[in-house]
Amino acid sequence: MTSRSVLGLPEYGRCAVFGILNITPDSFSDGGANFAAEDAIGRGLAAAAAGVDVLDVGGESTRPGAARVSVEEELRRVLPVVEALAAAGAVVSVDTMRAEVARRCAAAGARIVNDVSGGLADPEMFRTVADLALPYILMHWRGHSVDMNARAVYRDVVEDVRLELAERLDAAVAAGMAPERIVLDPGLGFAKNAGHDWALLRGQERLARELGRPLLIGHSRKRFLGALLADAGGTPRPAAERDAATVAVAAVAAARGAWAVRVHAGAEAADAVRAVAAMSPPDPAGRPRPGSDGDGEVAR
Ligand code: PMM
Repeated sequence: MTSRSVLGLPEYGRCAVFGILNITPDSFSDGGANFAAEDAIGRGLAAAAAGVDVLDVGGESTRPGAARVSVEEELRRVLPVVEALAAAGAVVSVDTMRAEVARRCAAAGARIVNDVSGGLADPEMFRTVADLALPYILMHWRGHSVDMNARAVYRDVVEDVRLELAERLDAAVAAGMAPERIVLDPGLGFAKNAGHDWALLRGQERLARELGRPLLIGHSRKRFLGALLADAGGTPRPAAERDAATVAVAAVAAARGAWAVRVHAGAEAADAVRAVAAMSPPDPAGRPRPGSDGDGEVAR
């Protein structure tokens, strides 16, 4: 059964929006614009004020080919931002593959752990998150960014990703995590080519139904959108000019029941998911109707 509730988080009554706050000098899509902590905090607060539900703070770039940063550097980047945003009352997620970073950020006020490696990069991750009893985003992953494109080989991408996510979900539960706290993510762009990404988006409802857990979709500004919007000479559309397509995909993913989307253009996606909720039929499972969860009036 498709579920939209995650233990430890509010019932949003619609698709939630994760706003991306990458504190990296080399992130592929925002060019390190958030590198200074103060700037990231300001952007995070503005995103929350614009209706973004969760601020996803990350200190390690995962763009294709990226090298890893040290745990010390990752902590130096993310901790002050997590602390300030949590203190200001925002719901903060930490985007990390490291158990140590997850633990330190939880102590600083993070309420969600977002692990693009699905627990594969750090053998301590599942046990740590089980101890912290925090919601956890478990993404489909086949290896570090430095050589992940070579792993983009599938027999049937939707079925293969479903099986690999189901295995990781079982492993997380075996390590003591409550399944009710786990959100799954097909990992668009991670060991996937554009055809794989589109196939996974088309398979979203099947993945959610067969895996039985809510899905987060992380498509924002990714390469498959750049390729779709390439110019006549075949040059991909630059990352910062992919937001209209990003918001369109977010709206369709929301209409198909995504639990959350993770985007750079948070304010635009926040508006889009509210519009989608307002035009969607009432939920037979009894989710609150749009506008009844503090969103303000539906007809603005
Ligand atoms: N993509 C990126 C980083 N973190 N987290 C989740 N759960 N899902 C994703 O698809 C995802 C992620 C890479 O994109 P970015 O550099 O724009 O943050």
